[in-house]
Amino acid sequence: MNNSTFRSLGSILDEDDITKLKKIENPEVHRFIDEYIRLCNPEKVTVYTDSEEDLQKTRDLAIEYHEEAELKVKGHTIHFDGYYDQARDKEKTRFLLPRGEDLGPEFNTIDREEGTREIRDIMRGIMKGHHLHIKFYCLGPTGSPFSIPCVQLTDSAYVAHSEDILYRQGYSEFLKLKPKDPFFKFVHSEGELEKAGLGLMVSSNISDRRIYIDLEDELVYTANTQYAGNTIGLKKLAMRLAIHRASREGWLTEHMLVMGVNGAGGRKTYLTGAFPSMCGKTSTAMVEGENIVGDDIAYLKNIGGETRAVNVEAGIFGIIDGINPDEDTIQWEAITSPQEIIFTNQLVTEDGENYWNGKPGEVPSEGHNHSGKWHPGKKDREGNQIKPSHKNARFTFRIDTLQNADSHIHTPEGVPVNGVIYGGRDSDTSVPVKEAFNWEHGIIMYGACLESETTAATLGKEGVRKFNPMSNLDFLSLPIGKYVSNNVEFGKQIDKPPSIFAVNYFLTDGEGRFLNDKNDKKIWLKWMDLRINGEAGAIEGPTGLLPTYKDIRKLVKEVLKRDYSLDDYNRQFRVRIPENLKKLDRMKKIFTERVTDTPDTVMRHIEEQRERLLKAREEYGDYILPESMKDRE
Ligand code: SPV
Ligand code: MN
Repeated sequence: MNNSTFRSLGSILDEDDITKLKKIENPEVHRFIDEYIRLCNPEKVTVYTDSEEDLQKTRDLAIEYHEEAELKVKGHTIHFDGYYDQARDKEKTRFLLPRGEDLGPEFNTIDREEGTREIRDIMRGIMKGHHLHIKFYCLGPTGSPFSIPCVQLTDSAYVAHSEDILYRQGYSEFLKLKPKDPFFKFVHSEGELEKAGLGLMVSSNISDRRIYIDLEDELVYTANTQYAGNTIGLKKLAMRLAIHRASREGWLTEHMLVMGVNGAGGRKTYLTGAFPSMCGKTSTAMVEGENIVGDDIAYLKNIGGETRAVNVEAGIFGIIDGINPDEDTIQWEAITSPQEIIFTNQLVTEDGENYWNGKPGEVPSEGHNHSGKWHPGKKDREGNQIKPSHKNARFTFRIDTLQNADSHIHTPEGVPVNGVIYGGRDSDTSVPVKEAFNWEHGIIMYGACLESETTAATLGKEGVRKFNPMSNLDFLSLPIGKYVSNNVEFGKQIDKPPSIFAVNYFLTDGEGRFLNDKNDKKIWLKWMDLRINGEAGAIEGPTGLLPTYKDIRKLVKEVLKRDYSLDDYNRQFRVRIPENLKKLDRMKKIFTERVTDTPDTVMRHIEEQRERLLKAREEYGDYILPESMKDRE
């Protein structure tokens, strides 16, 4: 322990807070805190422990500092991000790259020395007049082989409050830390603030928004933004650090939900699922009748020859757009109940109710939202109509308050993984559900070759087909080929690797109408449970194993209590050979031109898939009804 560090901290921290820090016997914690207090120069600093009293202090400060306002329902608050600060800023999110290192062309990087200088210049004095909150958390359950301790410095009480809901408290983990143990570090400042709707304060200096990631120091800087995807250190910022660490240590960090599907006789089948943002990940994890462990980020480890997964988080930062009581029973129930919830970027009426696009009932005639005072027909600077809520508007609450939370949410060893799902937004190519022939086929053809049409979760145009391996492209911190190989290798070390499935909730009839209802995902999950437990057969198609009409009809009857016609089945499950071949052409090009370290196995699988598609076309034509392939050899 370095006494001069404490002397310098003593000028801004009170005795109690100094004592809290002294109890942590890891000098790097003290050095880090001291360094960024000096650099950012806050007016006031508070050190928080895991106590309920400290959690309450954070809630209160978020209101006192006008980062959140209370809504009508007890426990509900609203927070606004600035109008141009509504999503992850990919362009200004950069890796600090040490000289001589290369991540490949996909990555946004800046020379480490230059970037460090730039971000430190931006952060110098940035917390003037602000209150710095020092928070300790744990990624993964506490006291677990998955735990990663984290320290977050932020001058936003909203960010601190969000993290209190989204993560496990970790001060007690830091008390167990040995002097040389590593931990993740995050320093965030919202920068200068301006008044927005309801008098709430939003970041004003958006042109200096930066998110800089230092993999070597396991440190992330973020400045001049409030949007959670840019600021909540433990979410997508920690994910990049964890992907890097996992690669060195032989485990996986994935953009995945974790859930338990309830099967016959009380059995539970655990699945993880990777979906790009806004492609149904949260609604899958929260499907009625099944149990949620997590909805966004999972760590997977080989423990004693078995795949085990944990939810890295303890809360949900979910999309609110379109949530209604008929299609999203559980989410609706949760977000309309009196409990601690932070809502973001939706309309608040005079009587303190929040309204989001698609909420049942009339659209209010006025109110305040992320654009300030709002009325129907209001336009922004670019002439776009402003809807009551932003498409990426969200809610934040704790998972264990949900009626269908799994009993193993906080189990230190996690849950066994029996199946892995890859899903994307695909209007014309892939069937609603299929199963891979084996682990390697699934990882490569469903995971590594995942494409998705873009959404509003990141800044930029919507509806463009984008390559997004394992839904993780935005968060990768190692070359794509290496990341894919790590996934393939992981399965090879497991005695019985999980089955792999692909789903597509967004298939259309070619004229923009979806071929499936939101609730159909319930059926695909039940089918996976049957397949994993050897209770359903399958039809061998060229791109994977398909469900039979009989099995789906039975499940639809049991679960959705309705009929399922052969016509519907054929429309949904016909194998589209030309579209699949085009996809392979895109993949071949990407893995030849864009990815610079493509493993040979990827190209081999692409060619094998092409062979199967061509052979099937010869036999059955361009569009194949699955049942016609039933008796294939
Ligand atoms: C996502 O976009 O994948 C999210 C929200 O889960 S964010 O925090 O923006 O990453
Ligand atoms: Mn996500």
